[in-house]
Amino acid sequence: MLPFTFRHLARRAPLALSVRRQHAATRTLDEERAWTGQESLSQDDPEMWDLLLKEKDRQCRGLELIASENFCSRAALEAQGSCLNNKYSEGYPGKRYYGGAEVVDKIELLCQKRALDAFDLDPALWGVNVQPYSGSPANFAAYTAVLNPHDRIMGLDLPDGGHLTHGYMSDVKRISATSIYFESMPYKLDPATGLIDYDQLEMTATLFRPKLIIAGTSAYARLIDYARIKKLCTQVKAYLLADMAHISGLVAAKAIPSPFEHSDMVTTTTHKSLRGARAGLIFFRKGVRSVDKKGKEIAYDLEDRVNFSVFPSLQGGPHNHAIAGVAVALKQAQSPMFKEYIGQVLKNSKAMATALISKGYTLVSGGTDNHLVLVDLRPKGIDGARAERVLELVSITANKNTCPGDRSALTPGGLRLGAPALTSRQFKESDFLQVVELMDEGFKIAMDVKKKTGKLQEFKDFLLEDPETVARMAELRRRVEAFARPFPMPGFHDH
Ligand code: DSN
Repeated sequence: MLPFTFRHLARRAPLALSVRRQHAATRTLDEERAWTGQESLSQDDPEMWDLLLKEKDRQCRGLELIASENFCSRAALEAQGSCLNNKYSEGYPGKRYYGGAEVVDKIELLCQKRALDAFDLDPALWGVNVQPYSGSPANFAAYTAVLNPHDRIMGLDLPDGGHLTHGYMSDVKRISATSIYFESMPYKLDPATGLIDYDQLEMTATLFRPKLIIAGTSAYARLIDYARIKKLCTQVKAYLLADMAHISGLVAAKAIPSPFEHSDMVTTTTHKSLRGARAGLIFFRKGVRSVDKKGKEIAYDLEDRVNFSVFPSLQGGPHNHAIAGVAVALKQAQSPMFKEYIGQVLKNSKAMATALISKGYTLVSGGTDNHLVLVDLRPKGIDGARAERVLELVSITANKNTCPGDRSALTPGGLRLGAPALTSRQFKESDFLQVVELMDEGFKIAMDVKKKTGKLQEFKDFLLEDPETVARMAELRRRVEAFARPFPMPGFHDH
């Protein structure tokens, strides 16, 4: 005999069919498709479709130099834009608060395995939570896992290349929740070298005695000395959290030193140099943390703390579609092709740095060891905001950034330029030389207009109103777009 539910359904099925036939008779085919949710985006919402096509076109005809951006693969985007969007699964694999999670359990476990494999981590010594929605929530969850309100943290200051979530507060206001809920003390760059001032960090940490030190950057072109920060953490009994969001692709490809050897926790986004769907990850150590004076081993307790912090403390249902997109990218990140890609990112970044220096530009720290360069435009008499705006109008996208000593975040002296996105479009070193030529022309427009204008708004208005400048920019933009468009673009061909 059929179970009750099956009998119940079997009895109702003919009725459901006849209801559908009845409705279909009164609806057009398009209405019927829309009603059943099977209409394509272009048919269902032409206004949104048009905007999507415009954004795709912008990405294809422009030169994307924002250091944190990349072009995700079609495969990862397909996973992200899938039926996985529909599933709630609060909890963790095997321990969910919703039924129907047998497939998403497998997806989450696969993503965890690939995350550990991509960074060569032994599952006996490391675990990973793949549920954070992105980098900022991942960081806050990692902090919440090990800190109580008002515990002390130290991170690289935002104006010196740190990230907002590393504890940023201004002179007058606590800005990031990290500084609202925890007591934050920044460390800085040495303004003379543009490198992290480790001596100052050690001196301040010895006095401040933080419970957590963050080793991570958002606009820093050099490598981090994790061993030195770990030594300090051991001395002051602090956790070391490495935020490798910008460089996780470089770490996965083993192109730069890994933070894992020295860290207690490692956080990352998945869509920057790692080139995946947008999300965040928290890696945490397992096994022995320390041995006490009597020789007794003290185990890490981070697994439960991190998992509890992500859910239920801070997040609800995991974004299963994002987790699947990340898993696809983590498989790609283990391929020889990805290693080759990252090798090219580093060559392109160096080529860009060398070309800028040869044109007389100043780079913070004098060069690069990673995927980005930070140009200090102050010696050229302009700032990052003016340069960013001119470049934007000629289809080159970059972002203004503070340099050591800058006071204003709105008109900072620097411009941050990254190689990952254009390298995904198969740009080589010679192409980056061309990119620098085009950028240099943009900077010269900014310098000329700066001499004729006052405040930033006047500068911006002049760019749009002065006929000679408008024509000069239109001509440069035409050349930028003619150069950029033929390069291949990952993802879907039309959107
Ligand atoms: N917004 C990212 C960046 O540009 O570095 C970090 O979250």
